[in-house]
Amino acid sequence: RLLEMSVEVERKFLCNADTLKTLEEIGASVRQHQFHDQYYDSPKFDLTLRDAWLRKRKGCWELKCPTTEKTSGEQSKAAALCTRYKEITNLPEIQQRVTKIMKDNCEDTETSLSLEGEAWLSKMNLVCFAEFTTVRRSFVLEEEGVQIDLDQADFGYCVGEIEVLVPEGGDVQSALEKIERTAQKLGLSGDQRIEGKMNVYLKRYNPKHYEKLMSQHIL
Ligand code: V4E
Repeated sequence: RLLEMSVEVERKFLCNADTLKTLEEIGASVRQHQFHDQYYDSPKFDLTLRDAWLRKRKGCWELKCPTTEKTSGEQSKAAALCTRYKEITNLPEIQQRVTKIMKDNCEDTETSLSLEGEAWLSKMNLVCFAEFTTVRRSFVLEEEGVQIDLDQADFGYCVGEIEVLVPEGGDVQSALEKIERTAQKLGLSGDQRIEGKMNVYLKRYNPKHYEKLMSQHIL
């Protein structure tokens, strides 16, 4: 159960030809793969307005939720540039959490976890609101546990990510430091948060959903 829940600490960055060159010089391209993501929410955006992101990738369900823990470096620049999300991959646990969020918003949602196949989606009134394919090149550096991904989404957006997976209750502060050191090695400048794929996707294809999330400071 513990292995199924970890915290993903991540910093996104703008990727250009120089970044790729630097990466090739200092790291090793481990692999390139492709995946198709389908994101689900209710028509009233109950999940995403709570910053909860339910998706299916390569046949597996994942739920990303905000973490509650605070670290001492909370105010640091490094922390401000990073996002932290709990990643849940156990389906019954995902269904429980989704049910809870929906219940908080609507009294008459019934918990029913013994549904066949994907019937739970319609039972919980969940529909696909975004789907896209990503080609991802992943690099690992000597620094233990740091992965760098260069993502090219099929709707024409490229973004880089430096990420560290921390087991629940693990050391988030040292993950932030690893990410900061990696950003320096890559020569990343600037102190602005870079838009993720979902930002760009929603802005373009579902501006109402995008505006709603922006107005609630979710994106
Ligand atoms: C958490 C989140 C979303 C879900 C997708 O997360 P993300 O890490 O951006 O996607 P991806 O494909 O890289 O997933 P991975 O393979 O690393 O698991 S969509 C929007 N959010 C919230 C969010 C935010 N508010 N700000 C930033 C910079 N990123 C994400």
